[in-house]
Amino acid sequence: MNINTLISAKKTIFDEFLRSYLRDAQSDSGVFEAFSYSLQAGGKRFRPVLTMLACEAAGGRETDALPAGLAIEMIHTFSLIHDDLPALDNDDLRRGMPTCHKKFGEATAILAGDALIFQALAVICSSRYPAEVKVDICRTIADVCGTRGLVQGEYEDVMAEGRDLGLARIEDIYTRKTSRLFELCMYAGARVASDDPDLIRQMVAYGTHLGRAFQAVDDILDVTSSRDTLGKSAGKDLIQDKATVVKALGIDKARTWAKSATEQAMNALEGLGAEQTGQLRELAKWMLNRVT
Ligand code: GRG
Repeated sequence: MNINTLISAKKTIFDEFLRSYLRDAQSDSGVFEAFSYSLQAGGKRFRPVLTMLACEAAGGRETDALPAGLAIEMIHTFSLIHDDLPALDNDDLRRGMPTCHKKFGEATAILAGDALIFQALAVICSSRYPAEVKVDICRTIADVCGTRGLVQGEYEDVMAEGRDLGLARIEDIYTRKTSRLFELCMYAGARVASDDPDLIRQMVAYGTHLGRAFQAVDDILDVTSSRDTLGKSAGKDLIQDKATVVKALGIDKARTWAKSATEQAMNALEGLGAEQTGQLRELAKWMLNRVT
């Protein structure tokens, strides 16, 4: 199956799972309304798709990965809602729609983001995963989101504005703010299907490099694409003087940097069967050439 068709088929399966979750969880809470809005406001669903592919590569079925993929998409959406707030990136457009705080007000948006973290944990805990898998995934969520990952990455990203950082520091920020969630997708998808530590380690390493490449492409698109195409602000990294590989290297070398990170992602899968990892390899190549 062609990679575009494959991604789109998995996205459809995930979107239906999300809709069914929201139908079952329906509540008249304004916080529920706000986070449902942000969860359903579009988005590539790259992380749930990655989680499904990791699960299949580890010998599982794509549907087994859906609760894990949903929990990760919730955490991702929390990070976007909070990142868009006036105190952080102060954005008015996300996924082609008004940001959560523009639509519902700042207080509700803060609480919607907060709620998504706990909903994500609840999705894992109420899934049919065996108890030890639930514990492993919840522990990994906590690990990748705290000061080793997402929150620290956001902090360093904000603190780096207006400063000239070397490539190693930029790579470190990318790893925390972006790769950790990709590692989580690979970990959770694989863990649902397998407890082979070597396999899981290789999968997670793929996520590390893929996340760096993804962030570099994101930063290149910020310069080369438009608000209409991206469905979010463009050209802002320059205005905010963000620490990116584009700032450090220029566009052409940033593309080479992203290509090299993609190759490293594929190298991380070495030794695993071509049939087992073919889709992950195709996904990495597709990601490098994405336009949104
Ligand atoms: C803890 C508030 C907080 C945030 C931490 C830095 C950060 C994480 C969030 C800010 C947004 C940002 C630049 C994240 C880096 C990863 C990234 C490129 C996110 C956008 O992901 P896409 O393109 O978005 O997959 P869609 O909308 O398609 O899901």
